[in-house]
Amino acid sequence: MIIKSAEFQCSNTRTDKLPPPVLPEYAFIGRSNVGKSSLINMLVQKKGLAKTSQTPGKTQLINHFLINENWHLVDLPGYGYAKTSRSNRADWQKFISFYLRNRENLQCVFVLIDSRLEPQKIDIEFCSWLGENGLPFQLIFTKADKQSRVKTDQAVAKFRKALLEIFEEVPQHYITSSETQDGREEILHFIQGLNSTFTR
Ligand SMILES: Nc1nc2c(ncn2[C@@H]2O[C@H](COP(=O)(O)OP(=O)(O)OP(=O)(O)O)[C@@H](O)[C@H]2O)c(=O)[nH]1
Ligand SMILES: [Mg+2]
Repeated sequence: MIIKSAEFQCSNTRTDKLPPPVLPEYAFIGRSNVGKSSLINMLVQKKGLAKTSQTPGKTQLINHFLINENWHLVDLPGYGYAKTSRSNRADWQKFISFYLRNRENLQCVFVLIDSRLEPQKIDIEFCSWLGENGLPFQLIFTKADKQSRVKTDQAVAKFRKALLEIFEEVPQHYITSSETQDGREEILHFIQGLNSTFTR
């Protein structure tokens, strides 16, 4: 897919202010600092479109980006940020879980996993929650440029194995780097396929 345009559309703290659910939409979610915002910028090749930071907890709102004037990418705040207060965490859960469960135009959730880490309980639990709620998702292993391909493949295999303990089948996965643009074509191709079957 060729990206002709990518524009910031809106930021929301409230799910009742979201754009009308008339375009196919894809959400990026995962632990704080895993690289959600960087990945969005890489996919649309527009540095600085989604705000990134070395400090976890940068993205705090539901951010909608309009791509090619006919679909949405959504950047979400990260989970599992240790410095966040308990009440903040509870707010995150309420707000994000409401968004994910009720957004009728949401075609797929991309769950981002840091390819350098052992399977993290919080990621497995989040995937499990998506499964329980019947939400389709795909896995994206990030920051692959930071280590050898062999190590990344091992991390992917371990994560898939952990998921197979709770799922009969494990969804498709992508290995990505926002630095080298690895995984870009594959993700855009997948999105294009779903866009073409979207009906309001
Ligand atoms: N080397 C490398 N660094 C990356 C990659 N993706 C993200 N980073 C770095 O990781 C840090 C966090 O990236 P963000 O994109 O802001 O992460 P996020 O998941 O949006 O974080 P929150 O909004 O805080 O939840 C930044 O310093 C990025 O430059 C990658 O593929 N390779
Ligand atoms: Mg972010």
